[in-house]
Amino acid sequence: MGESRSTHRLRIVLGHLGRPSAGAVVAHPISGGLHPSSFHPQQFQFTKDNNVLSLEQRRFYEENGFLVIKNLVSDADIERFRNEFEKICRKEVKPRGLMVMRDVTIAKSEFVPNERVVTKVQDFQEDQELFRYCTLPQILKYVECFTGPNIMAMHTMLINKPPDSGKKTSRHPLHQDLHYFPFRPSDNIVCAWTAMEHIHRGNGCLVVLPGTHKGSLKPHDYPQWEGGVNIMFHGIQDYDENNNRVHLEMQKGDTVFFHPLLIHGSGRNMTQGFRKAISCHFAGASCEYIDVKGTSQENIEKEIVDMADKFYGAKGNIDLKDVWRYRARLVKGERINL
Ligand SMILES: O=C(O)CCC(=O)C(=O)O
Repeated sequence: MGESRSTHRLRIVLGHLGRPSAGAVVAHPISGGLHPSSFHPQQFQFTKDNNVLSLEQRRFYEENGFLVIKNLVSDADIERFRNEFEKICRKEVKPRGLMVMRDVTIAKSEFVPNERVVTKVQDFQEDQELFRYCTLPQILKYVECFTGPNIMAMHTMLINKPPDSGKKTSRHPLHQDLHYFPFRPSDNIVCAWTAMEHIHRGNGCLVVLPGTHKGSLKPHDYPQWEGGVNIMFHGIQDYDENNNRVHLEMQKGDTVFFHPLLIHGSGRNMTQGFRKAISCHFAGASCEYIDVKGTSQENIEKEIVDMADKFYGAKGNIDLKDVWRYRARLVKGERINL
């Protein structure tokens, strides 16, 4: 596919900037309260017929909106991602387009180039070493169950949740990732999120509200937290407080795949370590961009475009789709719409 004029414009702007047995496949071992009801294959809405997932795994995802595959990414790969992240923090490598974020409580402190001040790097599509994560065959094998065979990597992050300063800013409020995405259909989008170490309630594991992927996209905004909120950490103001919550405690290499409407967040990191996870949002290449004007996503559109303007020095010349087209990379099959 040729690139659009707007993507071309953005490229020009950017051109100036510099435990179980390995591979074991199991659904998340949670039983209480998560009962897959009986589906017939023809009723499946959120998973594709490609013989990768067992019937039990498909039912679990259909019902709950997430699926954990244990021990999917090797220690050796995780070590490589960790090393590259540390190099980025030390400014030894500066991948084009990469955004480096800091916690709101340390953002204004004196700059020290090490991993203790970086809470997240995102948009690492130009960093060969980190982007390998999005091309790992064992990840794509599962991604295809949700996106279909033509796969785009849309959004990449390595999250380095810092020890909480006491202000509870290391929490990530409950949200739906679709709030950030101007493309549809949502059922052809999936997040892969891999624990880079043992992640548990003490260091701020993911918390998910099973079944919420069957609902609609809710309005999001910054929560009114006393200690402040990190940039772009929008949350849902009105979710069902009575909805079951599941804390996803995961071992190093375990990977959760989840639907973009699934309500999720993560807790405080109460340890002294920096809790690491690497993730990518994938979408079927036949998804299409939508206009979010007049919808609940308008607030995030403005924030992303303003930030891109500042970051890329684009002087108001780009829109939300440009930003996404610039980030998006084909990882399997054919690039169709995105
Ligand atoms: O890793 C985390 O703490 C949560 C990440 C997350 O939910 C997100 O970035 O959308």
